[in-house]
Amino acid sequence: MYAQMVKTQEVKSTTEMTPEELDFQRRIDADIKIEPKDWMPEEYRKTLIRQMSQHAHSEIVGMLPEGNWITRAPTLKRKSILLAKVQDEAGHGLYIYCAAETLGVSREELLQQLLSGKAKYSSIFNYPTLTWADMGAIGWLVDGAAIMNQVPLQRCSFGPYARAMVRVCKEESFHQRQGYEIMMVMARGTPEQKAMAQDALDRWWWPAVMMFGPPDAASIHSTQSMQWRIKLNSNDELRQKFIDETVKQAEYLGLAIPDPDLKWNEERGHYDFGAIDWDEFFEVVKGNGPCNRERLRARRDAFEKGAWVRDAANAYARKRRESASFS
Ligand code: FAQ
Repeated sequence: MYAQMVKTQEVKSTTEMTPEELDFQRRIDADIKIEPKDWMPEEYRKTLIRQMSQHAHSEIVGMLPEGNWITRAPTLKRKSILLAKVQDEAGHGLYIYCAAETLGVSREELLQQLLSGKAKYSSIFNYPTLTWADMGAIGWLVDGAAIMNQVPLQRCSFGPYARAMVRVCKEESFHQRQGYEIMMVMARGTPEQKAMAQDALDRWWWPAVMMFGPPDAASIHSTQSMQWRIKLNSNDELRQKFIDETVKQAEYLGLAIPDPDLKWNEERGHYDFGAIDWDEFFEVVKGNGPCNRERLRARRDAFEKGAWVRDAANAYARKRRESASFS
C-alpha cells in the first residue's frame, strides 16, 4: 500500500552528473571521506543535516523514557548504571549535533526544529515505560537495533559523522549488554519477574522492528542516500539482520517473541516474520503515538527552564572576551 503512495527519490546517472558531481561520486565510490570544507552537492548537505539532526534529537528525546525510571530503579547499583546510560545518550546527542554543525547549520536552529515539531526523532521513543523490565527491553532491543543501524554508519561517507559513530557504537554496545543482563535476571527470577520481562518484550518488539524505518519500497531517501553512502544498508536489510540475531537471544532467555509467523526459512537463510503494522508506524511518526505530546512538552519545558543557564554562560563568555580585549 505504502509502496504505491510513496515516490522514491530519483538518482542521477553518471551521464547526467556535472563534472563536479562526477568527481564527488568517484571519491565516494573510492571510499574517500568527505570533509566539511570539501565541495558537496547541496542535496548531500541537506540530507546529512536531516538525518544527523534526527539522529541527535533521537538521542536526546531517547533520554526521557529511561529517565523516567532513574528514581525508581530497584537498587543503588541499577540506579547508577541507568544514570550513566542516560548520560551517555546525552553525550551521543552532543557529538552528533557538533558533527552536524560542521555542515553550516547552528545547534539553535536544529533545536528549534525539534521544539516546533518540524524535525523528526525516532518513533520508538513515543512509547511509555511502564515497568522496570522496560529498562531491560529498551537496552536489549532498542539499543540493539540502534547498534545494528549505527555500526555501518562508522563507514559512511561524511567524515565527522563516521567518526562520531565510533565512540557511540562502543557505548551502545555496553548499553545493549546491560539491558540484556536485566532481562536475564528477570527471566530467571520469580514467575512474576519472568512475566514482567515477557510483557516488556511483547510491548517493545514491534516498535523496535519498526525503528529501522519504512519498508524499502516506501523509503523515499534510501536510493540516493545509498548512492552517496550516507546509508550503507537498506531499512529492510538491517531489520532482517536484527530479527535473525535477536531470535536466538530471546530463546536463550526463555522468552517468546510475540510473532506467531516467526519461522526459520532454510531456503532464504533468514527468519520469516509476520506483517508489520505500518499504519501504527506512520501514525506515531505523524505525532499521534502514545507519548509524542508528552515527549515534546518535556523538551520544551527543559528548554525554557534552562534559559538562565544559557544566559549565564553567554554573560560569562562575554565577560571573558571583554577582559581579554583590555589586556
Ligand atoms: N522514526 O526514506 P526513509 C537510538 C522517516 S538512536 C521516525 O527510510 P531515511 C539511541 C524518515 O525520517 C535512533 N521517523 O528515511 C538510543 C523520513 O522522513 P523525512 C535513531 C522515521 O532517513 C537508544 C521518512 O520516514 N537512529 O535509538 C523513522 O533514509 C536507547 C522516510 O524514511 C538514527 O537516527 C523512525 N524510526 O532512513 C537512545 C540513525 N524511520 O525525514 C536512547 C540514523 C524513518 O523525509 C535509548 N538514521 N523515518 O521527513 C538513519 O539511519 C535513517 O535516518 C533511518 C531512516 C534508517 C532512521
